[in-house]
Amino acid sequence: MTPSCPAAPRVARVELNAPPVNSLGIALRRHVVDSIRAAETDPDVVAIVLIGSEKAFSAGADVSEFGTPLQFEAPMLRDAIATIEACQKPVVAAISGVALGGGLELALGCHARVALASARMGAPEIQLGLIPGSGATQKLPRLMGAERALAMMMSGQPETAAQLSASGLLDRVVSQDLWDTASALALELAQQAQPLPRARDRTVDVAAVEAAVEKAAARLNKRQRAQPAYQALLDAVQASALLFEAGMQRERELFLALMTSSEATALRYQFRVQRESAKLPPSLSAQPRAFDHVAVIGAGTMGSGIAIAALEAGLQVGLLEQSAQALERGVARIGEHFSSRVKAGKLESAKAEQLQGRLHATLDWSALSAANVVIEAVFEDVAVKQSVFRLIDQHARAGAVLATNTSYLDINAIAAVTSRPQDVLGLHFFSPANVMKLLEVVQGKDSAADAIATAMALGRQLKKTPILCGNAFGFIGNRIYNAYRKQCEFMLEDGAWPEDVDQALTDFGFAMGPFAVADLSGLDIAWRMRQAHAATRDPRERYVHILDRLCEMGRMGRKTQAGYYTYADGKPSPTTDDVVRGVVVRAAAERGIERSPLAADVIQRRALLAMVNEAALLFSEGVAHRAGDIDVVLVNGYGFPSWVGGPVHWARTQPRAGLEQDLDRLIAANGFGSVRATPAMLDRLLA
Ligand code: T1G
Repeated sequence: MTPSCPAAPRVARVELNAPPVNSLGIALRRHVVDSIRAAETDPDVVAIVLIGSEKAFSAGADVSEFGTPLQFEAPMLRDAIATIEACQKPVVAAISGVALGGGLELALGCHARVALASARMGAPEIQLGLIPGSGATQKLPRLMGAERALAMMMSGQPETAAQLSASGLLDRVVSQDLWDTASALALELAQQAQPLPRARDRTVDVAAVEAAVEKAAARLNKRQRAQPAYQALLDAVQASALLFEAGMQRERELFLALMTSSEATALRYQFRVQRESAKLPPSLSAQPRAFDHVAVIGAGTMGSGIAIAALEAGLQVGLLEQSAQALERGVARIGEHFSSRVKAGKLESAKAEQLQGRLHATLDWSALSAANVVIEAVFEDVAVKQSVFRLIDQHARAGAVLATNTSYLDINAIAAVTSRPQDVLGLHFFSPANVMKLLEVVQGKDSAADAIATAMALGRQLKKTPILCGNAFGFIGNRIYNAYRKQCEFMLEDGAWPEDVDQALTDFGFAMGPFAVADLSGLDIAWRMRQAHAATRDPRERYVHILDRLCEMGRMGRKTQAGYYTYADGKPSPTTDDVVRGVVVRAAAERGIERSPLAADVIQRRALLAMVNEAALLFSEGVAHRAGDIDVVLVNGYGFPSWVGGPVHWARTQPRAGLEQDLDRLIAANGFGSVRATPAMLDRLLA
């Protein structure tokens, strides 16, 4: 007999390879199960490493399978995880990029987890109106403790492996050599006595589970209570105190009940339309122009917010002002932002310095020539903006994209004063510009396709949701918001108090009611705009004078401690005072209206119908390219509840005949000048 040389123990490499993000559709689930089984029966293999791509270990369940039979086609994710857990050879997850939702659960099924420090892990299911459905609600409390586990699943936000290194979730966190570390650990486990370690076998601290669930239940806010997934998550984590299989069963039931809920359907729709909105229609497909340097003109609140967003996106930023004082104030505001981030532990001070090192504050117009994108953020007045654009035209380099940050103005009127209208477009940022996700990209009549593509690319780089809009008064968002706000004002004359309207709409899920919003942004802004339009307003139109009267009394909102509400220490009074009520009652009397109280559901429906009507009108005019874009705007910029999907999605859930009837009634009551969207327009919007 010739002595046989034993083969070196081999670690099988099972790759997840379903670009772009290894979502766990049926094909990838089959691949995992088949590869694990093959490795388990391969006599040369002693251990297995499951590894993804640089971008993603796995982004979780394939959302595009939801609602189709494929989602439930075997092997389901649970089966794949059970295959790993039953495997006689150790399976180690090697995590780079993201491990989200079902991707995290796949890793939790492995016997150990190794991650690159930069990898991001989390349970985003709650943002889809769901809870984790393949074991995370049971295993995370066992690994991390219930409190930390709940925090992760309630927020839905990913955390980096570096942040999670001491949480109990990960066995090793490395800055490089992911494969080597994972395969070494797999070999180590193969040499240890069985049974292999598994998250499911860990004991659970029952008292800690109960305490964490109780604490989290007490902290649920109004928006969370409105969405059934939050309570379901608490129930599932509560069930982790049971035997493992019983807890898994409970998780399953809760998950399946949520899957068909209206909230999850709406949130899935938002997931889809948000991603669609990033894509330009074929008529505008063009390569973006290269950009690395943005010049912002105007260092006020808006301009500095835009500058912060651009600095945080790693761009060079020029900041231009007319006076040294205004420039200094802007620079100070930007500095304060970064130092507060550092103080809060959200940014390292070296990084903050590096980012701010790219800020070039100047009073010199010739500095504009360094920028590939110029964003004007001066006073909202067309003549002022035109004079700024004449100067931009003189100083900006050829081919630079020239953007005006405006909420209402006509882009064409601004482009017309330049020698290069093809480079001009609108960028409507929302305040605070470094926080708010929404960005309306406004296409003027001459805007070139590649200028638009550049603006969309810039929006994405700024981590915003850029939405392409046509050049019409108020674009998408403010046009709909105006119709909504106007309807809410009509309701005051008809019989509601401001707090009734605000309460009904926050109960519906809006982040704030329209009158609280008006107080916050300052009534004088709306007042000025109304004065500017007074000359062209038809006297037969229904026009509510309440806001004007309040402004005449010096009640400008929060900044004067009084508007619709009064304010003490920044907190609004729970109800409006007699002064406001007197103004409301007089306004109704002048119009000959006998006020009578409005029920919350009536208020909600009137507000929603006003939005839907305006959405159908603007969609028919081509102001929005897709109906879904309207919902992305309202949810991301105006506090519309994401779990209702948006006004268009809402309208699709309503019986059509009732919708038409109520619209007839609404528009009739609005009176002269109010335009009703035709049934054909609604057909197109709701298709
Ligand atoms: N399923 C299907 N497609 C997905 C996907 C997913 N989970 N995630 C991303 N995509 C597509 C996306 O539509 C886009 O496609 C492309 O990938 C790039 O995405 C059982 C119930 C991973 C951080 O919620 O957070 O697991 O438009 O443009 O900015 O408990 O996508 O190119 O055709 O967003 O680099 C939980 C959601 C599912 C993850 C990448 N998972 N995704 O961001 O690119 S529920 C999520 C993300 C679940 C289990 C359950 C991000 C990303 P296209 P992108 P990105």
